[in-house]
Amino acid sequence: MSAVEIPAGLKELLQGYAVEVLRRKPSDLVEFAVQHFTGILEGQSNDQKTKKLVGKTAHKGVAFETNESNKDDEEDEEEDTVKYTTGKYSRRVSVCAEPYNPDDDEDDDMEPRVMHPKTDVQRRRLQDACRDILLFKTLDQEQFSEVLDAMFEVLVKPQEHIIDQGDDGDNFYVIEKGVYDIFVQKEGVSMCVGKYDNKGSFGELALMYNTPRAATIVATEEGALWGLDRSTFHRLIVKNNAKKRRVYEAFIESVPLLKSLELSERMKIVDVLAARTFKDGECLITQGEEADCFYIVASGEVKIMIKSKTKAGQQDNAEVEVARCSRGQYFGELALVTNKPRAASVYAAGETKCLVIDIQAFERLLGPCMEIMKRNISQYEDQLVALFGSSVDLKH
Ligand code: 1OR
Ligand code: 1OR
Repeated sequence: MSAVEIPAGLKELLQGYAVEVLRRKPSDLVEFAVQHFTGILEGQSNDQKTKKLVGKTAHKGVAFETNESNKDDEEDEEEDTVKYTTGKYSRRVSVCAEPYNPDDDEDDDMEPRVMHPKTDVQRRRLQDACRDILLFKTLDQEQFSEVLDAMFEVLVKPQEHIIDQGDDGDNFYVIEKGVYDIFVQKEGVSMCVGKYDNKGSFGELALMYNTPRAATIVATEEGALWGLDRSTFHRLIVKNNAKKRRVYEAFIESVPLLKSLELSERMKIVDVLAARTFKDGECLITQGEEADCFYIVASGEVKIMIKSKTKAGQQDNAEVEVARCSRGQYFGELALVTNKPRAASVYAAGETKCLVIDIQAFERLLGPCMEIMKRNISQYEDQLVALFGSSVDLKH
């Protein structure tokens, strides 16, 4: 007969329970056992969480202060209040107690959930600001509401640096209000390469790829942002990206425009794109409007319509269909390349799914495809001349 090995700690655990039973004389031994062992489990989990937060603090330069006054409270609440201060912004955060698995330190799912309480008005403003954020489009409702819970308001002053190139990434930001210049340093010279005008988001790259900040972002006027901490971003957005890659990898490989890119560059496009579905007749782009994104048709078809001038030069309001784009084809590049308003309107012809990329990602990632796009733009110019008889230069 082989000896049965007694797991370490079992004796003490049972002895502790027995002593408590003798001391408190409960009427229901099973129910008392549940309470007793749950108490021990919670005690362990809180200890681990505190260790973990302090560990992260040292790692990322974020100083956490646990609220010691609650420590001995028998009626331990669902939430432990934790205050933390980052280098730039000080906030109060409440962190929900969640099971912690000490064997799985790297697993973001075990991170405590970050909650920043908001008024109804703040939450509505936040929801408006986040409505068109492409990175949030792949989240389901529960994940999206977790993101909203975790976001915190940041009010900024003119000339304030929100992000400095080369720093470690702490937060992702969604713009509620304000104009923000983008500076990139090349060979020691800082150049303004673009701006965000009262919409959009930034700060995702350092968090997605664990790289230093790739640009400096400076507020040009008073503004308001919503920040999302690195760990919530990682848990909800970065993890979704793995799924997105599986879903879109094969399709993106098949898009003719993107053939000249490296595989890793195509995957970066997948990381930042959002899929959007449009109903028959729905307008995706309106001629004359300012442009902020680029589209690739994933399924279905779109109609390109132009409101043109007549040969005599007066405005003719009737729209003429000039082209169609189907699976694998792109549109919406012209205004981004020329920095002009949209040259045509675009409507879904039947239910259509498009992959959408914002202007900054377009400029950052599609540079190598620029020659192909410019060549195709020259073809639009030829068509325009054939249709309307005037000489045009869409590129300038
Ligand atoms: P981040 O975490 O690296 C800086 O912090 C942020 O600036 C970055 O994430 C992007 O969200 C944003 N190149 C790199 N980052 C950019 C760029 C950009 N534009 C915005 N960001 N380029 C300009 C494209 C208009 C390419 C410059 C060569
Ligand atoms: P955008 O950003 O100007 C409308 O938004 C998009 O329609 C445009 O980019 C192109 O991607 C797409 N002329 C202008 N825009 C066109 C055309 C076009 N075709 C597709 N788009 N022509 C048709 C050429 C076959 C010339 C019109 C006479």
